[in-house]
Amino acid sequence: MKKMIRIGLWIMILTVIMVQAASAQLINYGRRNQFINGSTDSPKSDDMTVPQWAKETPKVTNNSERRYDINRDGLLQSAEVKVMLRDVIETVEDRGSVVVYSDILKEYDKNKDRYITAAELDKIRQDAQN
Ligand SMILES: [Ca+2]
Ligand SMILES: [Ca+2]
Repeated sequence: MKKMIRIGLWIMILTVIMVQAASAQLINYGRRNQFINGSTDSPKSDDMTVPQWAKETPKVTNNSERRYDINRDGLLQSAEVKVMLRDVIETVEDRGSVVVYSDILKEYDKNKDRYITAAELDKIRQDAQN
């Protein structure tokens, strides 16, 4: 019976040690991530980020977007979004700006003035090609 208690105690001690080791690792991991994120937080690497519409197919939410839903499934597949982005590029080049009429474009409106302007086209150009 005494032996059982001793074994039980050891298991408890080992568990505590393991939990502490794990949480210590987690903290280190978090710090490392922070360091990595912080060090890559330059405009260049920012431009390499995958746009939200490429990660998750966006739903059509308004008539402007519906024009680009070529297969009429209520979603904007990457190929359809790219057509939209190319139109945005063309319009900005023609008129100087485009109103942010879609959540997809919000991602590109870096100064959040609800217009896409020539200064904000670089990332759109990149994403429209890939
Ligand atoms: Ca579609
Ligand atoms: Ca803007």
